[in-house]
Amino acid sequence: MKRILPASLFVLLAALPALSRDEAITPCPPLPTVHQVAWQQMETYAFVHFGLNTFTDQEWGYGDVSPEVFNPTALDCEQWARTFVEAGMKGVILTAKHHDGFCLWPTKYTDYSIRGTPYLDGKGDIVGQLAEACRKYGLKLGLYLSPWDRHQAFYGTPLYPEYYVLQMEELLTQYGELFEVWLDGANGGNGWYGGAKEERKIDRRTYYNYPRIFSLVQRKQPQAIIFSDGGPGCRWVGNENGFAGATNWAFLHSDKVYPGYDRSRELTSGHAEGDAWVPSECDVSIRPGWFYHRQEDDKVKTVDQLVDIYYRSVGHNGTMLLNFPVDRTGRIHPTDSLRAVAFHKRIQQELGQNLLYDKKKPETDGNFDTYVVLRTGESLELRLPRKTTLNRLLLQEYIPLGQRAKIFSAEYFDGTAWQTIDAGEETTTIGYKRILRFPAVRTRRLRLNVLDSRAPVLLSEAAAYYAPEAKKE
Ligand code: FUL
Repeated sequence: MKRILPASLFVLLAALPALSRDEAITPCPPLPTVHQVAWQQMETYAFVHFGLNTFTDQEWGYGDVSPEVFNPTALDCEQWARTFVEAGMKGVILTAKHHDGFCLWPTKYTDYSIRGTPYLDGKGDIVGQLAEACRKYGLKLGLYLSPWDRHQAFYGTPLYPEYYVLQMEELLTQYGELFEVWLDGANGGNGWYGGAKEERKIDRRTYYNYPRIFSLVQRKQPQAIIFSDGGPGCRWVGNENGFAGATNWAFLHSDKVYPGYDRSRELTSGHAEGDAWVPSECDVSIRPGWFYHRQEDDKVKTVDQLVDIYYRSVGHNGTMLLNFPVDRTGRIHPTDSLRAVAFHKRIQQELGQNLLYDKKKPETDGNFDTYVVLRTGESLELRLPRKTTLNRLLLQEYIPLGQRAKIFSAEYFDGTAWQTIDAGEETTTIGYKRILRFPAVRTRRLRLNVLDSRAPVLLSEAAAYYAPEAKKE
C-alpha cells in the first residue's frame, strides 16, 4: 500500500524523464475523457418529457396529432429549474423532439413544431426558454432528438438522415453549451408518415449515418456526452427502472453495441473486457409513464423508492437521470417536485457526514484528486476516532487513470475478530462510486481488502455513514 498526494502532482512528476514512472499510476485503459469524468461527477440530473403527448394522454404519439392541441396555460421553465436545483440535480435533458416528430423549438425544417401551436401565438421556443432558465439557475442543459420520426412522409428514405442532421445542427448551435445529446434507441415501425399510415423498417445500425452525427456533435459541442445504447459518451443501462448492476464496468466493446441494440442485459454491467470507456446512465421516470397522465397523479414514486434508485444508480457506478413529466399547465406537478426535494434531503441526511473524515489521509480527505494505492492482496484499515454505529460505506476509484477493482471485501472489527460486511450484493467493481448499504454495526475499525484487480486500485475516497432508519411514508 502506498499513499499518494496529490494525484495531479504525480502525473506531472511522472512526465519528467529523469524520474521513473510509478508503476501504480500508469494509466490502465480504457480511460475516460475529461468530459466523461466531469459528466460522471454530476451524479444526478433531470429528464423532461413534454410535447403533444402531454395533451393527448399518450406515450408514443403516432405523428398525426395537430399542433393546435399544444397550449400550456402556465408554462414556466424557471419553476422546473428551481425544482431541479432544490432536488440537488446538476442539469436537465429535454425531449426537443420525441418519436411523434413534433419539435419544441421553431426549427426551420418543418412546420410540425411549436410554431404551429396556439402557445404564444406560435412565437414560443421551449428549448430556448429552458436554456435561459438553466443559465439563470446554474444548471447544465442536454437535449433529446429522437432519430425515429413518425410524422415525416420522408422517414425511411435517404432524405430523412439529411433532415435529422440539420435539426441536430440547429440544436447544437442555437442554445449555448450542452452537456449531453440523447439518441434514443426505439425506432422504425408504424407511424403516420405524412398520411401513409404504414410500417417502415430501417437498419438501425446504418440508416442515420451516426458517424456523421457524432462528428458534428464533437465539432460543435466537444464537451457534450453522446448517449445511446452503446455510447460513445455514455450508455443506456439496459432497463428503465434506474438500476445499474452491482457489478458495473464503465467499458463496452466499441464495435458491438449500437443505438437500438437488443441485448440490453449486457448493458446493466458493461463489458469487463471492453476497449472503450462508455459508462452507464440510469434513466427512470418519477411516475410510471414518461409523459404526464392525470391518472398517474397518485402513482408518483415514494421517497423510499427514489432513495433506493439512487443507491442502485449513483451507488453502482452510474448516473441517475430522473424524469419529470411536465403537466398540461406546463409545470411540474407539486407531488413530483415535493417528492424529488424530499428525496434529496433524505440522501443528504443519509450521506451527510463522513465519519472517517481525516484531512491528512488521501482516502478520507474529501478530495477526489488524492488517492491511496492498493495492490491485489493488500488491505487498507480505516480507523474511527471512537466506537461508532455505521450502515453505509462509500468507495471511489480515481477513474481518470482507469477502473481497476474486480473483487473486494469490506470488514469491521467486532472487538474480537474481523467480520465481513454483508451488503446483500456482490462486492466486485467500485468505479467512480460504489455505496454499500448494510445492517448497522458498531466498531472502531473497518478494513477494505482488494482481492482482485486489473491494476493497483487507486482509492480516492472512503466514507462511512450512519443513515438513520427511514420512517415509512
Ligand atoms: C424510450 C422511448 O421510447 C420512451 O418514450 C422514452 O423517451 C424513453 C426515455 O426512451 O426508448
